[in-house]
Amino acid sequence: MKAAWKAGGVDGCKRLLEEKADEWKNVPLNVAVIGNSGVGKSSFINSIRGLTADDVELGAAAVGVKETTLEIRSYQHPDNPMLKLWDLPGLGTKVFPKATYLSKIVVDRYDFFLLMTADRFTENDTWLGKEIRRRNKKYFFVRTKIGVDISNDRQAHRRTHKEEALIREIRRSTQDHLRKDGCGDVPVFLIDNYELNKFEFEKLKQQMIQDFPELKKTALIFSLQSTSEEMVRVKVAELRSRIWKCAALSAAGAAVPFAPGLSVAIDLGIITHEAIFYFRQLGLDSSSLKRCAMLHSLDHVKLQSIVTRALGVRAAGAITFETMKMILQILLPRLVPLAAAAAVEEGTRAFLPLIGSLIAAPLSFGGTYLALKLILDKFEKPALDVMKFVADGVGMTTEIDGEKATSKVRGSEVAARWLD
Ligand SMILES: Nc1nc2c(ncn2[C@@H]2O[C@H](COP(=O)(O)OP(=O)(O)OP(=O)(O)O)[C@@H](O)[C@H]2O)c(=O)[nH]1
Ligand SMILES: [Mg+2]
Repeated sequence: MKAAWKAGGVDGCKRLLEEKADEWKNVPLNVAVIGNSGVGKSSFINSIRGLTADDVELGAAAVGVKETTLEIRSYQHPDNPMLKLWDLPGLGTKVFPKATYLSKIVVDRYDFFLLMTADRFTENDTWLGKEIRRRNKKYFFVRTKIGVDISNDRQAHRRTHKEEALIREIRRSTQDHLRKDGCGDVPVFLIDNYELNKFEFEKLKQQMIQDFPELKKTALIFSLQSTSEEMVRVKVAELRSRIWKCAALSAAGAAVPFAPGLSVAIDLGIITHEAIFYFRQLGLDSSSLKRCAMLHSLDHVKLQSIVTRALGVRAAGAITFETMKMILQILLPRLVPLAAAAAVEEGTRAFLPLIGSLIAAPLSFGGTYLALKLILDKFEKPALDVMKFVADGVGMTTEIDGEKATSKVRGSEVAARWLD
């Protein structure tokens, strides 16, 4: 994104985003098979590929009674090569303790999870479920080794053993646990990796194929959201790096008092020109918002109100030098005392000397620098809010100032158009 911005500015970034939207047609869905060590993650991947652990020459995953998978590897789902199953090391071993597990497996790179357990529900299972949900990702809960449970129960209760009743009981207790953890709606599959025609192995295999388009859409939406937000951040970083240059220019220019009560001078001419540039670059001006609304079938008035609310000033209509000057004359006196107060309260060392020296020495350079920094900070928030709203409009709802905002078009429709 940074390279696209450097090479082609806004248009470069737009082209990259469009390419990314197309790329999704060829991007696989990354499914992580995750869970405690020894629950049968590698066995499941072999079984789904129609292999046994002995089919080493065909690339079967290693299976064993001790901690086995130490390297992360991916395998294709046999019915859909775009569905990539990642065999992960087990959680909670010496090499993969809980504290470093998620970072070691780079958890954020997966789109969907099969959370596997065997025997009893453990603390680790609950923790993993919460971590996945916290990332707004979906998962299926898979209980393996059901055949073992049945044979154990048959031996323990020789006279009263009933297979169906036992399966019902396992399902009920699993769902109870999930409900208690606040995830009652997670689909549960009871399987045995060595008895594929019994229990729900086949159902799980098919369900993944059936849900594939929906899961991929969700993954697409999240990717779109982060890419667009990333675009704003890259732009802000790039604009930030111009501030020193503009401030240096202003040192020679005509200075006016910064804000009432502060003996700091700024060059309002330079600042206004630069603020218009920030405003347009971050897509906050009316025509950018209209274009964005049209592109995503959203209500442009809603986008405008997001900007107005975040700025605390109405900035609709064409942005001329005069209108921006008026906006800045309202904004700056509000921003400077806030920044000064925050610096004093938090004892922000980096900021204090700057504020201090500005108050002490009414130099146009320092005043312009600070003003541009505050303006850019102030413009960044609405730009990010708009991007979030757009991404949410493509699939979710978002809260803006406590108000639930919904878009006209459901995300699945837009994503489906891309995925067609
Ligand atoms: N009976 C039965 N045994 C299973 C099942 N799944 C796995 N096993 C056995 O459980 C043991 C562990 O299986 P793996 O597939 O290596 O487990 P894993 O989760 O990949 O383990 P790590 O790689 O160490 O995390 C092996 O002895 C498998 O044969 C199952 O569904 N039924
Ligand atoms: Mg394994």
